Amino acid sequence: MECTKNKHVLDWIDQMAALTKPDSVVFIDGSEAQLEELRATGMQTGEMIKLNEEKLPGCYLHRSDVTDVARVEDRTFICCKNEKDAGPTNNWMAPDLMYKKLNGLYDGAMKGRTMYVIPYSMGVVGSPFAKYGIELTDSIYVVLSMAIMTRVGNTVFDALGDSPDFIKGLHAKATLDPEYRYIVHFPEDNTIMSINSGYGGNVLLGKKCFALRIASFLGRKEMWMAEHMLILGIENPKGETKYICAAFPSACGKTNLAMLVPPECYREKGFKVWCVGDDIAWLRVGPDGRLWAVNPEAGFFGVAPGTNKKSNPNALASTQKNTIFTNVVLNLDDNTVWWEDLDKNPPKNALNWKGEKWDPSSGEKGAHPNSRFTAPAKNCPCISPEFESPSGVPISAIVFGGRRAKTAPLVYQSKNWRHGVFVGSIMGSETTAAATGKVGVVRRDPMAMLPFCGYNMGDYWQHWLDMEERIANKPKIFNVNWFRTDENGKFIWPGFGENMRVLEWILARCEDGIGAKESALGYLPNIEDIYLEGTDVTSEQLSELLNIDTALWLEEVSGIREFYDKIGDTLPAELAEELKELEESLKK
Ligand code: OXD
Ligand code: MN
Repeated sequence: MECTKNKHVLDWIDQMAALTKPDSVVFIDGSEAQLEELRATGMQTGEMIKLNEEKLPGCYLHRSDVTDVARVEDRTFICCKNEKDAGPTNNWMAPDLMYKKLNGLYDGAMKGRTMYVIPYSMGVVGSPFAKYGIELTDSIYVVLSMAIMTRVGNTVFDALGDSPDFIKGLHAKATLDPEYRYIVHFPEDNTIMSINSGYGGNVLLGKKCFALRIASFLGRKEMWMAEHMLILGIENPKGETKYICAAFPSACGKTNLAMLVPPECYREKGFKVWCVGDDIAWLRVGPDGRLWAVNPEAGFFGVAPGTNKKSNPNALASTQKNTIFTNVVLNLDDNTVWWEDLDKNPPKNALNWKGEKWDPSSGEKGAHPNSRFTAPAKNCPCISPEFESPSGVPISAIVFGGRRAKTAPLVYQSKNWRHGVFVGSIMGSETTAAATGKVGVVRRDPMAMLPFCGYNMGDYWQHWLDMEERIANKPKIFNVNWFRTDENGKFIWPGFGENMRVLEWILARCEDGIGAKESALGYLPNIEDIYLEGTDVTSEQLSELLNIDTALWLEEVSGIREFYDKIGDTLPAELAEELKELEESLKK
């Protein structure tokens, strides 16, 4: 049954149904009864496997096709009229050509299937931050996952009214042929089209496609920011909470930092950490001149392997009910799930992520390294009381970071906003054995947005620079690196909950309470200002962690220059100047 009279919505659905030719069209109303019916249908079709109701109530396992287990950056396109507006870091094709190609692929793609219409909101429905989307899909997995990751149902149509202001998303599984897999954004048409994939990052269109690629484009037009950032709150013993946003490339522990458990000595004093979001932040200037952030999502789409009681007890607790697991191990004895590093007891009687009989002693991994959990944010024990706040939370600090064995110090503060934008633009991370390709190679990933910026990277940096004069009370900008190693290749800093010690220094700097040392990179902590009691880290080791190796940094400057050259003439002059200044002060 249609749940809206909005002509723009209905006309578009008619056109897409005429193109894809589904047997029927079903509107998702957001009711638990309808979702429960879909879970039952998904179990019949084999899309969803019900897990042990006592141990994992409301939880399901889903397996994606073996050729379809990750985001496909080489098949992700930004199709705006001018190629230059997509920039050198995005794939581009002229919109008319791409529409023609895609229309051919979508023609009849839903024959024999049901088209589900999912009205969804990124942000709290009706709040000033909220933006609405409609995803048309022929996948029950997508419907059930969108119902966890976003706010879905009739309330969205009510809030949208007659407006044409919604993001159109069309997803069809089609044949899942990787040769014809496309994830395409038309930012000038508010449109996303995804075909031949069933993997979350490619098909849950509210997430990377809308909340980052399309939203970053809208943010530039409307003077706000969509960023690949976690948001966390730190409550001090006086009960005051300050908020931090942080951007890290993948495999740098973003979800872990977002749900950090402070060391015991901090907990005893009364410190608490609250998670507002683990992946995406939308930032706007508030009436008080501060930058306010919301997490536009309603759930976590987290990497399962490595998540355990020690590394991230809050994430693990979030997955214990109403969660969809993808591509993990199925324990046939008790119908529960397992993944590498969950614990030391892999199930003996089990199926691997492909659904094949699996022997843990074979040396083969049981769960796919990119296997995921899709869990409601409200399950998280440390979810912030402000999670649903329509105006978001005020941000004191923005933190950038990456995985660097030798160059970046444990923490430093940028000199000012402009220099902070430079620090974000030069972000890089060393590749790990977990990814294909050479290990230890630096991959530039400015603001962790390389795969997610919906327009020209140089223009995106300019937008960051332009925000300066709009934010009267600017957050301070920092860089952190938890991954410095000693001469034996061992991590020097303990990481995880101990990162609280660095966050404490960051907040102390924001309140301008403590001094710092000037350096070529920016402000470094005085050794005595990072609280080390209760760790094995010595002050000599802390000095090593804060040391700047000039020769390595001069090499870094050449790497950055190469990357800046690739960006070309949209590179803001201010950033070229900052690079020159860095080089000069290193040479001094
Ligand atoms: C994610 C990603 O899934 O960054 O969040 O790839
Ligand atoms: Mn992400």
